[in-house]
Amino acid sequence: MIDEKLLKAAKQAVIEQNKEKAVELARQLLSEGMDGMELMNQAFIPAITEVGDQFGRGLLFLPELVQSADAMQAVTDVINESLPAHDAKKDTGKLVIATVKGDVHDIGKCIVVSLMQANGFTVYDLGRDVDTDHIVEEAVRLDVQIIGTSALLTTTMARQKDLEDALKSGGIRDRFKTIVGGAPVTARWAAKIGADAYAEDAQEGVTKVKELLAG
Ligand code: B12
Repeated sequence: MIDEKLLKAAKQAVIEQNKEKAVELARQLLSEGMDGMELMNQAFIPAITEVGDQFGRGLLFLPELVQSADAMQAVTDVINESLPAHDAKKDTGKLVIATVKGDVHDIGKCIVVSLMQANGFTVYDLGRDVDTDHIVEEAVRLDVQIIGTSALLTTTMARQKDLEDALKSGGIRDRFKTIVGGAPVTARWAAKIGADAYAEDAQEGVTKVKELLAG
């Protein structure tokens, strides 16, 4: 039985920018047997989303957003450590993943990377604020099947289209499958720019990557 009170307190700790408390509660819930992704989805993602909403409505300001993001990053690290390590025997595919140029949001991308690794994929995490050209170069050099990009700003979503264009103009579009994600990104956007897949969250990302590799 998961302690609902603890779960609520964990969510509240991120909202209240209390990193130590958030980490402590995350550890406690994990040690009580809660699944890491469940904890993420039930407490911490709703917490940071609420913070983002309040920021968007001018109810709190950048320093507070930064503090909450710091707490979120810390609990993400704790949860990522709890996920099973990469299983080479299950190795089923190779991906590069990056947050696009001009965008420093990487909490979601790091969750995606961890869950992909836990599912046996080899993931090369290129980091955040990554040039389109660098993403293409690394995809070629590392000979991956899939390129995943994350964009959290409406302005940086355009870099996902740049990637499609760069692959086409390089004559290598057919060599890779592409998957896009990030809060403002939609299936419609993916279709519009010609990406091969869209995923709303990390779990769906794993499913989509499996489909892309199979097809
Ligand atoms: C945390 C945060 C920050 C942190 C980021 C810290 C970090 N290391 O990531 C900091 C404080 C640095 C920050 C900065 C800024 N931010 Co900010 N931020 C957020 C916030 C609150 C949460 C984002 C987050 O981590 N969510 C939790 C994760 C788990 O969710 P996620 O990223 O969506 O990822 C999930 C899925 O989308 C999916 N996914 C994501 N990527 C990928 C990739 C693939 C391949 C796949 C398959 C799936 C996938 O899976 C993930 C896990 O389930 C959002 C609000 C929001 N609701 O998104 C605003 C938000 C994105 N930020 C915003 C803004 C405006 C900014 C700033 C411009 C503020 C400023 N004035 O400086 C700067 C931009 C800096 C820059 N150039 O990038 C706006 C964007 C508005 C817009 N229309 O574009 C938002 C929406 C807040 C708001 N309501 O106004 N921010």
